[in-house]
Amino acid sequence: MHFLASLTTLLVSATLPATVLAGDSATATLAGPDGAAMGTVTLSQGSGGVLVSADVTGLTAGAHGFHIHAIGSCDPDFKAAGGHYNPVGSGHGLLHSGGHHAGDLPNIHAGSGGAARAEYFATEVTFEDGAANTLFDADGSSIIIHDKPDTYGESAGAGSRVACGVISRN
Ligand SMILES: [Cu+2]
Repeated sequence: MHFLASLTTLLVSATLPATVLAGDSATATLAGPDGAAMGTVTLSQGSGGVLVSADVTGLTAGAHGFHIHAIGSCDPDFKAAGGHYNPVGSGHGLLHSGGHHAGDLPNIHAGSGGAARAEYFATEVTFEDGAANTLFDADGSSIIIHDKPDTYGESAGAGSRVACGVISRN
């Protein structure tokens, strides 16, 4: 009896790490290079990935590259966010044979008023502390929106960084 009870405990702890609770959430508050508020991205841990929900203002009309970048910093400028989050060292591009980075997400599209909403389910990142693909590694991670659309090819081609927000646990 005691052996079975211990085994059950072990199995439960192996499948449900205490550091990940579905429903855990995080927020990236977006700002432009001039510091102007540009909306919010909410991230929620699901059982098989992270739901990324973006509510953005102040964009130019059209499509914009939308990525998770490798470093949780927007200071002193948006280059501080580093490149795309790419914990397994793959190539770039959602439609490229050598791609894609874990942080590559589809473009976000703004209307003529500059507002945009999008939801993504990012299956290659996690909130789990200590995991190779965690959003909360030693240097954190961030959301970057670019001036131009990502080409989804070997080169992102998405141009300058027009919005940045550090991903912070709620
Ligand atoms: Cu990017």
